[in-house]
Amino acid sequence: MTHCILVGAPVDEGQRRAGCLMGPAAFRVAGLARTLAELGHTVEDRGDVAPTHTRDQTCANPAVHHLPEVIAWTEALSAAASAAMPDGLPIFLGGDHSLSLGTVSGVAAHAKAADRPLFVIWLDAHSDFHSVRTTTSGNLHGTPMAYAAGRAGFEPFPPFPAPVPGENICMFGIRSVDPAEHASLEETEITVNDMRVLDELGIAAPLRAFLDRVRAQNGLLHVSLDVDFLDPSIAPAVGTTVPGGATFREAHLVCELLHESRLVTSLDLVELNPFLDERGRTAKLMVDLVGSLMGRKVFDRPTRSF
Ligand code: NNH
Ligand code: MN
Ligand code: MN
Ligand code: MN
Repeated sequence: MTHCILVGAPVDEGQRRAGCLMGPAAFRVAGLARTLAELGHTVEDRGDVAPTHTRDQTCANPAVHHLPEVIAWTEALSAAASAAMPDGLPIFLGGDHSLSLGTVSGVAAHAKAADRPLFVIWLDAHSDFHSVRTTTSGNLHGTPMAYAAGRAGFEPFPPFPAPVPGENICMFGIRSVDPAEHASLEETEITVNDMRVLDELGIAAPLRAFLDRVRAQNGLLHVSLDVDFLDPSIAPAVGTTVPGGATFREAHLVCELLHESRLVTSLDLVELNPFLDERGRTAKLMVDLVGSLMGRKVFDRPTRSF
């Protein structure tokens, strides 16, 4: 039994397709709390975070938009995340992926205080490894992984509390990486399991290898699930669809393995744009995936003792 803490993060300013701000409501309507309760967990909904103030902030990159708003979200969500961590397993309901600038900050601050290493699993079509300087779209949802890894180029933002070492970061589902992100990633030890790796090896072996490392170091594990990790044919409600994503079963298998590992300590659900959904099917799929991540299965079978 886990105490699950729902934290709404209706962030829309990290990209240009309005609608992600409806995400938290859609997750609630799709039955997230009920799903968790049916699995035997306790659920506390802390409502939606709201940033209190924005300060004038500028940067040298003219493409960047909504910088003051995204910084204000980062500060508010970082505080909400570090406050939730000692109380249970926070599930952050996005909101576009720029919310992870804040959630991973707060989780990293908590990990530092607890003197435990933080690990991050990034389930996404994109590597989100731009800095404020390198982004050409100017959409700050393309930056949070680089911020958490302590990369340069985030001067307007608060300094990241305890940068996550590259060896502690593992990406899955990657199939769209911009040239500047590619160059920057090559300087790191981050494991980039792009779709080619999943095609050849499947998702279980690389995931288990990473989870073994988290366990060996008694780490905290933050999982960031971007809707576009999934193939657009099963998850249409996202502004940045990229063909060739994870299948229904690959996605559930990831979540089932994450559950069996018992290692996950915080979770982001990001980029759901309910305005683009088809009768709530993407929201419901995301809720079902959380169900798998939190213990729903057809049969108990001794697959592999973690
Ligand atoms: N790399 C592109 C950019 O920075 C796309 C990022 N879009 C996402 N990331 N949806 O997950 O604009
Ligand atoms: Mn605006
Ligand atoms: Mn993303
Ligand atoms: Mn993405």
